[in-house]
Amino acid sequence: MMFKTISKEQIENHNKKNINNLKKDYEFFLKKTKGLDININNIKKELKNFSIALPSWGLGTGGTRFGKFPIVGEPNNIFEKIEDCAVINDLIGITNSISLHFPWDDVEDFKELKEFTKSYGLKFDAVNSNTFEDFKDYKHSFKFGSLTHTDKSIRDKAIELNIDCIKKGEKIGSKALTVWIPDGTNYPGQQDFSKSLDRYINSMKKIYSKLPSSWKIFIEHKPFEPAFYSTVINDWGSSYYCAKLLGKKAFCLIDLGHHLPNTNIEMIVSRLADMKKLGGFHFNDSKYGDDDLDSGSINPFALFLIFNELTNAKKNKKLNSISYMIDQSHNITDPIESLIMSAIEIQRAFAKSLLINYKILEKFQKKNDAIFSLNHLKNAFNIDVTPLLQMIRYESGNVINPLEFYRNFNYRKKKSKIRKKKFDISATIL
Ligand code: PSV
Ligand code: MN
Repeated sequence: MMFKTISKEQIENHNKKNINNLKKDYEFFLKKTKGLDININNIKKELKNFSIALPSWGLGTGGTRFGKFPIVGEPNNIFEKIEDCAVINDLIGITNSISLHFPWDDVEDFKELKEFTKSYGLKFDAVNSNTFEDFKDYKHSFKFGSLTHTDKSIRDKAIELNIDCIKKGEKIGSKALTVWIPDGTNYPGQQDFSKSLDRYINSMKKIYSKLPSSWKIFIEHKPFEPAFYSTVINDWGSSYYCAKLLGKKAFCLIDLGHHLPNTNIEMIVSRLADMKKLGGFHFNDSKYGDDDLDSGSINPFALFLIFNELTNAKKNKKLNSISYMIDQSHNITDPIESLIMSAIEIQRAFAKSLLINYKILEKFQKKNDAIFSLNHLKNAFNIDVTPLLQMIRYESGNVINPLEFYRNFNYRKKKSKIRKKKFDISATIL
């Protein structure tokens, strides 16, 4: 672990103040879980190996089409965003990688970026391509689509941008490309559904052919927005179909917000795991649609049910290695606080799923005992794993109470003295 912004001593001082309480809470947690027939050391090991990538685009304050409210000390570029990621990881220890988005995160010198990131003990996860905006130097517009556009020269531009992402990713040690396209329509009849899917597959084949052998490509589906009548890769079925056609390096990525309300996402997880095509996640939460709310803030039980499927699939040896990433927009909070809380909520859901005894659950399922099956899941879900997560942080040299530490650390205030101000008015500090 490398501590650059927060010193080891500061962490130790915080932990000294909190360890006695934690020991009591942890004892209680052990007592509560005694009868569960679980191996706590194995669970700790699994949790210590678990990591979630931070989205570079989630580090600045987000906004909606109605506006944006900046905070002081916000990062202005990818280097400053990486400093912020390091603060998060120093505190919680489960977010040692960053997912970049191009061309948003373009730099002149990728070697410098890689070294800089490494010096903070961080690395890069999947890179993401942006074909949902036009940039100044573009001669072609993505207004009516990118990889599926009717005009070949525009498709070629989108293909080129994705291949460019792979090249940049290679320079920084990334091993995957996530492709999400905004392509779709706003009017019935605007596009031939079948032909646009064909165009997508042909474009993706060209990108796939440039994928290094150790790389994966993730297909991210989304049923609406910015296209509101239809999208080309609208659901997991289309995503699976394309991943299957492309080949063994292609997988499906589930962004939790990319489903119609009340979709049973955990079931999609199970299906894709069975089909060996589950590649990764973009975690967030939502109430209505793709709201990009903080992970676990709306429906922690649904998040737990997703991890229940993952843990069960892993036990049954049906799971490939999965890329866990966060993709959410922090419009009214300090993104660092949101990301700390979100990563812990994801880890919490995972930890609770590790408390499920699948042999017992199976017995209830075989007897068609609906209530005791649910009760078994609920028992795991209702156990407070906070002391377990705190103990893991403590043992790994991270912080027992990260949000409290961060508030007292006055990071934004410190940074506001060094970082260029983006706005003069209405910039707040929490
Ligand atoms: C699209 O809504 C998305 O979920 C994709 O992952 C994009 O890369 C990201 O959000 C951009 O904000
Ligand atoms: Mn996403």
